[in-house]
Amino acid sequence: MSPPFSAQVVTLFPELFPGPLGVSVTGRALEQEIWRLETFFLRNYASDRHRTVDDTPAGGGPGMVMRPDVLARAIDAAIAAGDSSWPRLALTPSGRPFTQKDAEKWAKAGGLLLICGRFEGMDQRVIEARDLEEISIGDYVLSGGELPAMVILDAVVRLLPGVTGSPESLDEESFEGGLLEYPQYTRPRVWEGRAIPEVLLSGHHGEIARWRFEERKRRTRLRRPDLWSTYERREEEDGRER
Ligand code: 9D3
Repeated sequence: MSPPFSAQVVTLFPELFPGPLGVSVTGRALEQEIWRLETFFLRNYASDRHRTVDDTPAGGGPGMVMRPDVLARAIDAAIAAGDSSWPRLALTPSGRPFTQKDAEKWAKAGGLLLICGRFEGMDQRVIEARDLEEISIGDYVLSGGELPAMVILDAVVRLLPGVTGSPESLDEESFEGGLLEYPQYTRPRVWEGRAIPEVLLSGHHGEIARWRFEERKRRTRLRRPDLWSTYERREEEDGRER
């Protein structure tokens, strides 16, 4: 048995973990010791009587900033307990967007250190000094980095060997540069007056495949013009044999 994938999380709210990662696919994998989860409570690395973890922003402005010295002690404790080769992520709204490609890469890394931001953010010097990769999960404002850490761990853990009924291929899993999925139906055949599209009940596998392909293109064009542009460009290039 290979050593478990190790997830280390630096947070002000360790009680949030494992949270949703403790059930279903990821929860079973945790029980089976395919991966392990270790939290580092930031307040335990504070040095003063009040266990302060934040301070006012240099140059002024609203809110508070996470102190570099406290963060560094927590990060160093995690590195000492783990492996300095594991990727170190700072979850922040101004990071580079997380993608399925990242999940595929990090699933092969053996472990991951995730540092959850709170308040207005982290002192930039600790990000540089500990070589943290700044990552966001998308363009919306959350209250902190804990939910993003869970999103990333969910995406990574489900790719670990033995976790899910192994996908046909990682390529097939990712719709990057591709198309959205086709719509799904199951019984009953008619529900609230809505019938399953006739073609799906026809048994004509060629026609079914064609219909699904057209639906995938239609959806992608309407919902994801970004993916659609890439798809169209690739199609054109393929037509000219690159
Ligand atoms: C007024 C400037 N705000 C940035 C948009 C300040 C701010 C808001 C929310 C600073 C931190 C946060 C907390 N969010 C995260 O820590 C976070 C996050 C997010 O809010 N959206 C998407 N991905 C992420 S990763 C971490």
